[in-house]
Amino acid sequence: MSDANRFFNLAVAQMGPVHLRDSRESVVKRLIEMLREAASRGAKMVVFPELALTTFFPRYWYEDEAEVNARFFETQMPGPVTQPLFDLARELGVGFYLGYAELTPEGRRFNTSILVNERAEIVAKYRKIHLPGHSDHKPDAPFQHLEKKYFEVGNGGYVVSDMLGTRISQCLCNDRRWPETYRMMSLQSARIVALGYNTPSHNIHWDEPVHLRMFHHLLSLQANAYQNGLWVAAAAKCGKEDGFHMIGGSAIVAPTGEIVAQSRGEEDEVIFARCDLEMGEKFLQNVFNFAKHRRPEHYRLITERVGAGLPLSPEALSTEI
Ligand code: CDV
Repeated sequence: MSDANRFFNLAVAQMGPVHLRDSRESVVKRLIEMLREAASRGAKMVVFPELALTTFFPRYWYEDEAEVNARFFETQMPGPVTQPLFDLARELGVGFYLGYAELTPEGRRFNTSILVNERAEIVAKYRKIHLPGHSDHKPDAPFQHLEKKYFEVGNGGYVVSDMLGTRISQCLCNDRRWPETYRMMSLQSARIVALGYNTPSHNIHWDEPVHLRMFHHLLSLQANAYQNGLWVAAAAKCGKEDGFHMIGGSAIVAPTGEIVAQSRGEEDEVIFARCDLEMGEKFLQNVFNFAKHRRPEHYRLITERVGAGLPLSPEALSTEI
C-alpha cells in the first residue's frame, strides 16, 4: 500500500449544544466553520454528530406529529439550508458524515446518517438500527427519550462504502454499544467506522451513576475497535441543550483500542488523527483472523434469539451428529 493510501487524515467535529431556538442556518454555519478548520489541517473526511442539525428533540413529548415533522425533520438532503455545506465540501475536496432526522416522501421517519464523498455526492445512507428509549409519554421523568416514538427501526442494514480510497461504515449513537454492529462491519472489511451520538448524562430509566456514561461510551469504542481491527471516529453533540446535559468525549480510537485523539470540552471542537489503515491488518491477520478462528456454528443463538432465555441442552449445543 502506498503512503497516500495507507494514511488517512480523519477529523471529528464535536458540537456544543444546539438549543430549541437555534435556527438550522446558524447550525450549518457552525458545521461549515469546522469543515474549514478540518480541511486546513489536511483532513480527508470530517465526522459530524447524530441529529446534528437540531436540538436532541426526542427529549420532548409533542402531541402534534405534523409540528415535529416540520420542525425537526429533513425532507431533502441536501436541502436549501444544507446545500452550502455540500458546496464547501466539494470546493475543499473533503468528505463528511452527517446525522439528521429523515422524513421520506411516504411519511416514514428515520434517525439517519450519510457519507458524502469529496465531490459532495452522497455515497451511502444509514438508518439507525438500535433505537433506545420509549414511545409512551413519561410525565414524571425529568425528560423523555422518545426515539421509539419518532423513528422507525432502520431498514438498510450496516452498509460499508468504498470511499476516499478506503472502506467506511456508519452507525449512530446507541448502535456503538452493541458488538454485533462492529462485527457486521468488520466482516465486510470496513476499515473506518464513523458515528455520531447524543448521550444524556442522566439515565431516566434507573439511577445509573453519571460517571459511567463516559466510561461505557469509551469502553464500547475501544473494545470494539480492537476486537474488529477498526478505526472508530465518534462525534458528540454535547453540553447543556436548554438545560439538559449530554456528555462530550468525542474520540478517534485506533485498532489497538487506544484513544489517539479526544475532545477537551463540551463546545464545538475539531479533533484530528493521521490514521494508519494498515494497523488493523496486524490484528485481523493474527488474533482476530476471522477466517481462521471464528466458529459461527457455535454462535447460532446470536441470530436466533433476541432476548435471553433458558440454557440450551448439551445436545442442542453440540455440533456432532
Ligand atoms: N441517542 C442515543 O442513542 N442515546 C443513547 C442513550 C439513551 C443511552 C446512547 O446510547 O448514548
